[in-house]
Amino acid sequence: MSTKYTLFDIPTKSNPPMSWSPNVWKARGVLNYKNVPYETEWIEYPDIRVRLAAMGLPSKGGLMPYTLPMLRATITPADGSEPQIKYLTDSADIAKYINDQHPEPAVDFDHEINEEALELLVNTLRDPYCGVVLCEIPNVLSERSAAYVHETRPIWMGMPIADFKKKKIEEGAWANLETGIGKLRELLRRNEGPFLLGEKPSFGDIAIIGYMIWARESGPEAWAKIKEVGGKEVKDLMEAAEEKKITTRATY
Ligand SMILES: N[C@@H](CCC(=O)N[C@@H](CS)C(=O)NCC(=O)O)C(=O)O
Repeated sequence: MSTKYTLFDIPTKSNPPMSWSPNVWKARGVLNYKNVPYETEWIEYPDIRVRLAAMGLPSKGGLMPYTLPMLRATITPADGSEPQIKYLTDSADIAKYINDQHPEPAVDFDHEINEEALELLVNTLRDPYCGVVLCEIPNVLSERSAAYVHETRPIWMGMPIADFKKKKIEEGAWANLETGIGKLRELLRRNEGPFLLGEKPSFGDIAIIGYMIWARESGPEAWAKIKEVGGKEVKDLMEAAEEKKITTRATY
């Protein structure tokens, strides 16, 4: 049996395109760490629903009926019979599937620190990130994808993206970012670093690394702030991520 993996991702406009989405990085980081061969297929934002619907995937409804990451596994049986195609459409599901299919090196999903890290990202960091990171993303996307973001995000923001950024900054986004990163540093210190559980990366680390790359790829401002307030813990985490090959193959 052999399996060919294709990871569907949203490109930046740079050449080569870079992977920037924190959700995609949850999947990509696990593939990279395990050194699993895969290829990337880039899909611009307005094409996501068209392409995924054409592959026969069901709509999730709501404002985002189809999302990336999506992983296609084409599994060819050893007897040469018809390949079987499997689609996975959620970042955590993709990460767990890869961990099951490729057990070594293992990624821990079960330790409670993972849940703590994911909650910290969602409950504390996501809000300031929405102001100072997410609002910058259209600047690094192609014209078509940027136009899509400018059209769709104001539906939940309740205002144009530039006004939303201003509002979030007035509400204290930079100070809230600093507070959130401070809490992250505490969590990373708990087991002496560089990762949440010490020497080995777990799923919570890969999610945190995805948040770091999201900021880094969004433009210089938020990343400069995070590097300033992230201290030794964030620096060590990103260096260890590179060493363990989690952040390589950003464009692969
Ligand atoms: N729960 C999903 C959420 C993924 C998600 O929100 N993806 C965004 C990009 S970061 C997306 O594809 N949005 C499509 C759209 O806005 O139409 C996961 O983690 O896989």
